[in-house]
Amino acid sequence: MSSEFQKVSVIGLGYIGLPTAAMLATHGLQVLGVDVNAATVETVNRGQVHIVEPELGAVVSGVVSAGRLRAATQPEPADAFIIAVPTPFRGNHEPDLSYVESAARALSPVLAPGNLVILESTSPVGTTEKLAGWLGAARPDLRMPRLGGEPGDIYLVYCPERVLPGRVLHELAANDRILGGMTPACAERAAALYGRFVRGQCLVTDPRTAELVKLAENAFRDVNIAFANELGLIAEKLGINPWELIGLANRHPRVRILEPGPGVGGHCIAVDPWFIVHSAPELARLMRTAREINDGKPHQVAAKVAGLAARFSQPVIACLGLSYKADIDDLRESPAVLIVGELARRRAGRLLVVEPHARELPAELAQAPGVELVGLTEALAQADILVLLVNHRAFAKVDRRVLMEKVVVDTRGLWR
Ligand code: SAJ
Repeated sequence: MSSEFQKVSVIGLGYIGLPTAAMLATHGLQVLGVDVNAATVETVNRGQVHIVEPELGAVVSGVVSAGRLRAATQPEPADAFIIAVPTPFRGNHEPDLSYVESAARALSPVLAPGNLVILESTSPVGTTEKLAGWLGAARPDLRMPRLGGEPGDIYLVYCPERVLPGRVLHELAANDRILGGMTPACAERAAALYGRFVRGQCLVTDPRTAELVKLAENAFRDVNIAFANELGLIAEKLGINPWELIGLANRHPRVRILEPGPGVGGHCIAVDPWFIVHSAPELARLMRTAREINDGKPHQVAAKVAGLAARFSQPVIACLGLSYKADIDDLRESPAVLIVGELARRRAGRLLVVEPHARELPAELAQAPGVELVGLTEALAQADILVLLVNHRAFAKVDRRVLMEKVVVDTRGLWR
């Protein structure tokens, strides 16, 4: 059955779409990557990448030069279409599906009977049915499959991406996939496509369940991180070392407390639980509270550092790390960026930022008063206060004697 697919189009060449396109191309398919951003399209067509992800550069360069992956700003006819566009939220945490709707509008003119359409973007429950509606409205000549009902002229499936940034290529192949088919035949068709590169299992369900599975996974992690963050604050208030506390509690065979930190960043866990809260606000009390606890953490860290800085006449504060987690360059929703920004606004002192994965400060910090991007050695030499915000490998080996001379706020327990 897998030989039925020759040409696949991936709409959205971001953190998920580009690795997926490269993976399909590596496994013998002819792939067109589509993106509205002309600069992204040019970069990919040169065999280069615009995102940092281990091994991705080499894989993209290989498949582009072999003529198996090409990028364009407009979709072309294909056997299968994978939509991997952003699904952010608006100001009031209401999901913004406009990118999915635009993708549907863009691909509908080239849709043909027998095509497979897969939505991979993290989406609120009901989005795949909306997608069927948008496609059906644009192409009244094609029958869309009905949820649990009649098959249509196209196959429509929700299959959430579940890969961890920093391990994307490995997890794309290794992880199980959830296939939410509008009908069982739709899921079967998607299983044939993913079977080209997925070593994990393809588990079949309906789209609504698949949509909530993805949101539940990230909300589960968010709630567990919130527990760790709240426990960390309680321990600190009681004069107990949170890292020792959690390490000891985790020696229980059924306890696995996560790590407290400066807050939850990234474009997934800090966003997705709101899709659940928005769909059932009166029921999702724990998930909403977890979001509030995690969102409150950067402010609490900044307030603590500002309090310590007030003891110095001309404080120099080194902030180590800006990315949302260790050993990546992604600054999206990063709590570290929020903390440095708040310290600048409070004029807490001279702020020396160290980020081994950035060549310049992000725009919001570059404008802020008293913030400089410096190397680790310079920051360690000049700072009165060291604030560890990201547990990058490069920071683990800081000489403990240097730490003894400074006021240290270690939000990650790296120097515990
Ligand atoms: N964090 C903590 N303490 C912890 C673990 C994480 O403070 O014990 C923080 C991190 O520092 C970071 C944030 O949480 O700021 C999120 O990091 P993460 O590594 O937990 O997750 P992401 O956002 O990089 O990727 C998640 C993954 N979801 C789950 O593990 C359930 C990934 O599998 C998803 O594919 C991805 O979201 C996504 O795209 O949705």
